[in-house]
Amino acid sequence: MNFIDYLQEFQRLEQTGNFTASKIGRGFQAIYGNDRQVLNSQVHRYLELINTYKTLYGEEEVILARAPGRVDLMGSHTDYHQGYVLPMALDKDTVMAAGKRNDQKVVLHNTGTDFTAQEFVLGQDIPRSEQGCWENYVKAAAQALVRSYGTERICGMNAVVDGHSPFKVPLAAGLSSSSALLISVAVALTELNDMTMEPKQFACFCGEAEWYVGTRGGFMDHFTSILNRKAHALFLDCRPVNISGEETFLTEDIPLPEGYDVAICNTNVKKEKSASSEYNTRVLETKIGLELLKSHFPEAQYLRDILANVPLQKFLPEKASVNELQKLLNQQKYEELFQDGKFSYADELTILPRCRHVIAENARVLEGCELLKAGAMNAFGALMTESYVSIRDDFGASCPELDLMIKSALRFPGTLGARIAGAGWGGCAVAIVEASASSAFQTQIAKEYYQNTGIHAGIFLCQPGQGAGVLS
Ligand code: NG1
Repeated sequence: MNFIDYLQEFQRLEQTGNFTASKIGRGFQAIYGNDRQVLNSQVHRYLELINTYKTLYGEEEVILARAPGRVDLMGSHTDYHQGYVLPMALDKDTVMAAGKRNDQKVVLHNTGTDFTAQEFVLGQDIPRSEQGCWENYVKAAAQALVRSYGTERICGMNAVVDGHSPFKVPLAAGLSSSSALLISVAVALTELNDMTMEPKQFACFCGEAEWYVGTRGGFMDHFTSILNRKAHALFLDCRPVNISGEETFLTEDIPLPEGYDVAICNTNVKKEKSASSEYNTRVLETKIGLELLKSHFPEAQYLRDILANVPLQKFLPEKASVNELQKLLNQQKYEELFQDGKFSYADELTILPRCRHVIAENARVLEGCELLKAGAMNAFGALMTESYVSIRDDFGASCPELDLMIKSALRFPGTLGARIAGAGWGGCAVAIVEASASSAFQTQIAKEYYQNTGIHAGIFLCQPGQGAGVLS
């Protein structure tokens, strides 16, 4: 029996009242759990997607590929300093139905209303659409595969992406919906073309593929979406290591104790990450801090190499103007760091607090992993809140709406801790809440947030989801 038969069997049993969970593919339950209502909704979602595919393309042969979004429980702005992160995959995912074509065209539909149908031809240099267009993430995966395996090795595909809430990864909220789309495409194309990659290699591959869209992000999102195990968070050391001649990254699955929900609280204040000059300014400020520290710690390559007990105030200015920094840095470094000419001499950059955040956050990730393993959830929650204060005060990456949301969340009796998810300046907060109080949390926080801001929050509860793959 193939996967689609399983789905149909499930629906038939559901209708006749003879439901037995064991009749559903084990793979499906490994992803979506055993809750009958959840399974029923997911089966419905998949069957509808398959029907849409058949209506659009009229073919029988179809595969299903999925990839979850992610949220970071700890480890903000540590990845680009080769530090540590502790994210988890969401139980919301991007799902696509896809079928192989005989030519090299890729034809795309999306059931979400904001996404127009697209098509393009596979090649070594696939022209990029305008910035922000959804098909760029599809093109990104396709071009990377063509460049690695050769144009002749890869056939085109017909595909339809499920864009329905509440299952899909919320968009533009710092939950990696774009990476999830790219990964699901890469999963579909590799499956349709009989290719395999080892999961960590695949995560690095997808991370690099995303550079096509014009951002130069790290691999955290891709590792989480691909490697995460249900009911676990994923510890990732962002310093590459060489194992048997291949560059890779060390990871560890960290179980999340039962009895708690992860509440994702979307402020609905959108941040345009690719255009975010704040993000780039933080990268610059911390790189400057590192350069200044290097004269005292010559072996340090990234802020990750500076230990949390180093008295930073001895070595770093709190703030410095670009003019002052030119005197403090050697000329070549200065020119390298300021080459894009964005700042003028009088502009002031913040140095010490930015570095203090990154260094302390690295230590918090390591401590957080130990606390989770020990089941010390209250202490883990307190550490999340400490991380929030550091992101807000030292890193300057909050915004009034995030502060209001987190303040309400922390006042709520069942909350263990809360912090900003992703880069900051909008998007989502993430809180750990006792499961018995989590529905009340949703209602209460949404109400208070609306009273304070006039904006409707998007609050949902989730559990760590299972990494990307084909359903078969
Ligand atoms: P978000 O805002 O979740 O996309 C961004 C970066 C991460 C990391 C975080 C801050 C990209 C694609 N993502 O995440 O790599 O630096 O900010 O921890 O640039």
